[in-house]
Amino acid sequence: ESEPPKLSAREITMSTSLPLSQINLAKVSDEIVRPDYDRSRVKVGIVHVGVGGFFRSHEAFYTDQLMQSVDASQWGICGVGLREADRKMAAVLKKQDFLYTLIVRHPGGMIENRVIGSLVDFILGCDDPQAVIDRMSSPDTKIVSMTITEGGYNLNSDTGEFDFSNAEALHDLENPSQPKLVFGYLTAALRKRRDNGLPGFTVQSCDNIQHNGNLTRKMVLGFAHRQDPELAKWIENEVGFPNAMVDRITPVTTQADIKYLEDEFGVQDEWPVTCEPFCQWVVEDSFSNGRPQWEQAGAQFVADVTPYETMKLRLLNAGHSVLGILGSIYGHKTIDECVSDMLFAKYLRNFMDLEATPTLDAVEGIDLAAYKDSLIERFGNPNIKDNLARICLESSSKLPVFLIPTITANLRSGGSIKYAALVIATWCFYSDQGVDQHGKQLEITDQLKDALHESAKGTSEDKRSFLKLKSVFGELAANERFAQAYAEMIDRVYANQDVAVPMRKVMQDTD
Ligand code: CS2
Repeated sequence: ESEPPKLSAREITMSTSLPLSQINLAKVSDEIVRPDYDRSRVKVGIVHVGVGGFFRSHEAFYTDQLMQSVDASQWGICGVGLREADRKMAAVLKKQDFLYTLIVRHPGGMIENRVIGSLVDFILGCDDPQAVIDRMSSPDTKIVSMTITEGGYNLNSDTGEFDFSNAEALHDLENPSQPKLVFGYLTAALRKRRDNGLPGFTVQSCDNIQHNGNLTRKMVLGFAHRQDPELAKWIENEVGFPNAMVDRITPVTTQADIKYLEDEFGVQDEWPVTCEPFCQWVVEDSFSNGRPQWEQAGAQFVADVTPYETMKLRLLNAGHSVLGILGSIYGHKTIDECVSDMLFAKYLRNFMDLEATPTLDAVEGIDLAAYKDSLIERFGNPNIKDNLARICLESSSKLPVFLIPTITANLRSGGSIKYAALVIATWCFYSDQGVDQHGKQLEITDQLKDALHESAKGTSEDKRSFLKLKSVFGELAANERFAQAYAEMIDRVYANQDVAVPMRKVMQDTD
C-alpha cells in the first residue's frame, strides 16, 4: 500500500494562496520574516507624507527593525497621501492592514523577504484634509516626516524662496483648513498644536536635497510667514528640522515582484517593494520632540551631515543621472545594464574621480575610493532592475541638486567640467528630440517638460539656448568657460549618430 506523497511546505502554502493581512500573517511561510512585536499595541508617533517605494524600503524598514528589537510601540507610522495619485496605495495598504513585503535582492541572487509592520494607518488627504491635520496635531505625534521628491519643495530656484506663484500655494493661503500642499498641512497642524498648548513636532525631510532640513525649514517658514507671522515665529522656536542623508536604491515595483511572492510563497501582496541590501541613514540629532532610537536599527546620528550628503548626492545620485541621460540616448534600459557596458562604467568612474571627488571634503571614517567601488558594485546588482526612466524622472529638479553644484565648484577651482558638460548637452538632445539614437520614443516625465523642450529646440539657432533656462541652470550660461565647453559638446552630440563617440572623445582627451 502506498501513501499519497506528502505535500512539501511550499505546496501547502501554494494551495492556500493568502492575501497579506494581519490575521493571515501567522500562516505566511517561515521563510519570510514577519513582525514579532504586537502590532495592536503600536501607536502612531510619526506621520509620514509621501508613501512610495523609498519610504517603505527605508524609514519604515528602520522603524520595523527597531520594533523587532526593542519596545518602540509609541513610534508607529501613519502614512499620508495628499493627492488623487495616492488613492491606489491607500486602498492596497488598507486592505492589507498596512502590511507589505520588502523583497531585498542581493547581487549574488540571495533574496530576503520581510513583512514590514511599522506602518499602522493611512489617510488620504484629498478625501479628508481635516483627518490629516488632526492626526498631525495629536499629542502622540512627535514627528512628521516626508518624501515628497526633490521637486516637491516649491522652491523658486531663481529667488531661493517659497514660490507663491504656484496656484496650489495660493489656494492654501486662502483655505487654511483645506490645504493641498504639504506646507499648508504642516502650518495648519502646527497652528492647532500651538492653540492647544502642545509642543511642535519635528519636521523630517527624507529627500535627496542638500541640507534637506534647512530647505524644509525655509519653505515652511516662508509659507507660514505669509499666512501668519506670529505663527511663523512660534514655528521658528518650536520646530526642529534635522538634515539627513538617506540612501537605499529602490526601483519601481513590477508585476514580476508581485508574481514572485505569489509563486514562491503563495502570498498575495498587491504592492510589495524591492530594494538592494545596502541601506544608510545619517541624521542630525536636532529633533524637537523626541525620536525613536533609530541608531539601534543602524541609523547614524551625527552633528553635521554636510559631508555625507554632499558625497552621496555628487557621487551616487549624480552618477545615476550621468548613466540615466547618456544611457537613455544610447538605448540602455537599466542602471545595471549601463555599468556592465565597459564604456559606461569607465565614463562613470572617470566622472566620479575627475570631476565629483575633487569637490568633496573628506568624510571622517569614510574611504572615498572604497565608497566609489561600492557604488559601482551596487549599480551593477543584476537583480535590481532600476529603470533609466525612473532615474530620468523630473531631471529638472534633480540635476540642480545632483550635478550642477559639481560643475559650479569646478568652475570656481579650475577643475574639469567636460564629463558633466557632455551630460548636459545630451540632456538637451534628449529634451529636444524626445527619442533615443535608434529613433525610439523616450518616456519623459518632468514638471518642466515643455519648457525644456522649447529651450532645447532653440539649439539649432543658438547652441547655448538650452542653458538659458535659468530655473534649472541658474547663472551657468553666463560662465564663458562652461558655455564654450557645452557648445562644443552640443556640436559633438548633434553631429554623431552615436553618443558613444563623444563619450569616447571626452575620455581620450583626458588620457
Ligand atoms: C536616484 C535616487 O532619483 C534618482 O535619480 O538617484 O532615487 C537613488 O536611487 C536613491 O537616492 C538611492 O538612495
